[in-house]
This record gives sequence, C-alpha cells and structure tokens, in this order.
Amino acid sequence: MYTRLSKEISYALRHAPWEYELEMDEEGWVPIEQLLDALHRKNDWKNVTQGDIQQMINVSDKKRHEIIESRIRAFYGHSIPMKISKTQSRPPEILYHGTARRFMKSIMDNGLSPQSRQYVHLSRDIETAQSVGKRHDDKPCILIVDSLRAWNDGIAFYCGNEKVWLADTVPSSYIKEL
Ligand code: HQG
Repeated sequence: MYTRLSKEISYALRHAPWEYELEMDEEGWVPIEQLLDALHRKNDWKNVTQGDIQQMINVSDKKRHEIIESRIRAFYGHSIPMKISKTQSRPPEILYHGTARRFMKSIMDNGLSPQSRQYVHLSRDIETAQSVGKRHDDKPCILIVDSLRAWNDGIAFYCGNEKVWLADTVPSSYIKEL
C-alpha cells in the first residue's frame, strides 16, 4: 500500500497538481489538507490519513517527500510547467549519473539535459546511480560528473536530498564514463 501511495503522491506533486486541485507554491509545497481531500475523493484512498502519508515517507527506500507542519512537497522529479525554485548549493567534488547505453552518444554530444523533468538528476554515490540507470537499461552506463569544477566554472547545482543532486544542464566537458 505504501508503494502505491508513494507513486500516487509523487504523480500529484511532481507531474499533475491540477488533477488534484492542489495550490502549489514556487518551492513545490502544497497544503497537506488539500492533498488528503483529493485522495479521499478516490476509491482507493477514501480513508487515508496524514499519519499514513508520514509512515509512507518513513518506510520509503528513497527520500522523495517531506512534510513540515501542514505542508508536503516532493524533493525532486518535477515535470510541471512552473519551474520549482531551488537554492543553488556547492556540490560534492564528484557526482554520478546512471543512464542507458542508448542515450550515451547524445549525452556525450550535447551534455546532460533535463528531458521531460525540470532538472538533470545526479546521484551522490555509484550505487544510487546504478539503480537510477537500471530503470532505463539492464546494463546501465555510469557517468562521472566533475561537479565541483563545473560549479567553480559557474554551472548551477541544487541539493534535492542527500543522495540526489540537481542541475539545469551539464555540458559534456564535465562528463566522463566510469
Ligand atoms: C537521459 C527517479 C539523451 C538521462 C530516479 C536519463 C532519479 C539524455 C533520461 C529521478 C540526455 C531522463 C530522475 C541527452 C539526459 N540525450 N538522453 N542530452 N540528457 N538524458 O527518468 O535521471 O524513484 O527523467 O540520462 O531514481 O533517470 O522516481 O531521469 O536517462 O532520482 O523517486 O534522459 O527519478 O527517482 O530520464 O531519474 P528521467 P533520471 P524516483
């Protein structure tokens, strides 16, 4: 149940807040009452509570959402037209990106770009990059991003959570294959 709830809430907060009549602010926060009201209108989630959502967050394998006081947001993954504003922050020296073999030529020619999301998603460690890449290819390629050098050269980075970093784009001159 928690996996299904997490997927539904990710869909609402990342991709389709209007389907749930959510008023989202520029940082992606929505009143949790609005989300609960929308969920209660669906057969599957008639009785879901804030406690269930908090428990879903607590038991999740990834830190995708957070609740602070009466609001909830997704940490990353957004595709809605209104760009979620993030504060730039200095990245670790190296970040990783797991991707499919079939995307490699285009990435090495054009750099990493967000595709259907608002930001490029980068991973703090190789294991995380592996699992991200496996979503696209059973033998994913792992890219090493020279993130601190890019940052020092003026490329913007943003922290999603401890394992996920975000960037607007990453030119290929900062990317090499593991
Ligand atoms: C690729 C999941 C061709 C990029 C994950 C990736 C992550 C290019 C794909 C989060 C390209 C986009 C995001 C270029 C980038 N040419 N392909 N120039 N630039 N790409 O799913 O990073 O479980 O939108 O390499 O774990 O795979 O949902 O992004 O393969 O943290 O919480 O375009 O979503 O988190 O794919 O994954 P995605 P992603 P959750």
